Amino acid sequence: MADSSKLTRREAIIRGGTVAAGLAFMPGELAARLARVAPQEAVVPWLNPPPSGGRSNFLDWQAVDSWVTPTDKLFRVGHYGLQEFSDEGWTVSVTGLVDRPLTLTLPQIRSRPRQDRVFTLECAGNRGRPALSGMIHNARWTGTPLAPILRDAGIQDHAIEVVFFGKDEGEEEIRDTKIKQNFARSMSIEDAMDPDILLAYEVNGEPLPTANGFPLRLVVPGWYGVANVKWLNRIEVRDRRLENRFMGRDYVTLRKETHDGREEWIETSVNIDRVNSVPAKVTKSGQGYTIHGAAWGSDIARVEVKIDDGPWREATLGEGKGDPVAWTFWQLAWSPSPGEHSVTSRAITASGEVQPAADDPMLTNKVTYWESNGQVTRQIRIT
Ligand SMILES: Nc1nc2c(c(=O)[nH]1)N[C@H]1C(S)=C(S)[C@@H](COP(=O)(O)O)O[C@H]1N2
Ligand SMILES: [Mo]
Repeated sequence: MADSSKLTRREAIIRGGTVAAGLAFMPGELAARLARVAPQEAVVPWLNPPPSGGRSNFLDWQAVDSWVTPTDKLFRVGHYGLQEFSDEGWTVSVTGLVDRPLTLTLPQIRSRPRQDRVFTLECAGNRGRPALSGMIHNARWTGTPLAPILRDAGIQDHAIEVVFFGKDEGEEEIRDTKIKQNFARSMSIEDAMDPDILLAYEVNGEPLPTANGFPLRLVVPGWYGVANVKWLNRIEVRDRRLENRFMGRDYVTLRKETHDGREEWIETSVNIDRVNSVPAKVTKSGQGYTIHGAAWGSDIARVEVKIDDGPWREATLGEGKGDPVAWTFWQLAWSPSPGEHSVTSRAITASGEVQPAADDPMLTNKVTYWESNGQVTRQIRIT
């Protein structure tokens, strides 16, 4: 039950809060449905909205009205450009330290067991700058699980990891040597055997858009975007760690930690998602306002919202509630006074981890762009 239900009668009257109190007492399901904007509701715009659209098709949070992101609204990232490939003759090979190397065609992949999963894919650079926030989508991916393919190939005992290569290629300079390289990321064998990982050929029931990896991509639910290798055509099992740009140089978080009273700088490769949330938009219907948002990156147990310097109030969780890899929509009824207000949200995981405040040392001791999961504050003017 939302914290707003604990408003005293006096508080409710002071805030003109009969509508707010009423909404808070609604059954969860009905309240959840309100997470979508009904036609009579109007969005009251933020004073400081993050950028949306553009070449990378950043999500416009204030326009989000469906739990699954429509295919034409998927943001896209390509470190070597958004390359286009034909599916003609496309194969994915499984080689290296395997007993039975494989070459799978697209029809062969499609004839394997189908599995789908809604997954919130967020670039680890999302919110790397405070104004950015749209490098995220929540889509339904369909494909075939990776683990049985690796089992068919037979991973050898001395192997330690699996490398996934995209067909896209670019130039890198390493210690004065210029080379051409394909985009690649790797995972430990244990991580790669996760039954949720897919070789995906459809999103939202349609073939993948070119920019999102057509004809085949890896989908790794619960991991940051960079693990989800697009234009996938090669899987290689190895006995050495890959330390390429996307494992060992880029997508590396540099953070100051304190151990035994001594400061140390630690570099870690970006991998699994961190708990996150944002206030997405405020809507007005009649005299009542509703704050809508999303939380993701972990098993979300609660979301709390703070208005100005007020107390944290518990929001009602809606669509996605209980799903550890898809975002959870949430909402809170609000009876604001006219004037400018700030709205901040924080998500709390099932294991009790709290999304850090923007000034948490976990974030302020981090000097790189990645994994910026601090609480977001948006400003709004109520007339
Ligand atoms: N082949 C290839 N795969 C890639 C990338 C890339 O540059 N090349 N970028 C990665 C990064 S950093 C992100 S955030 C996601 C973005 O997925 P999307 O473009 O489908 O949104 O793709 C990942 N997969
Ligand atoms: Mo990314």
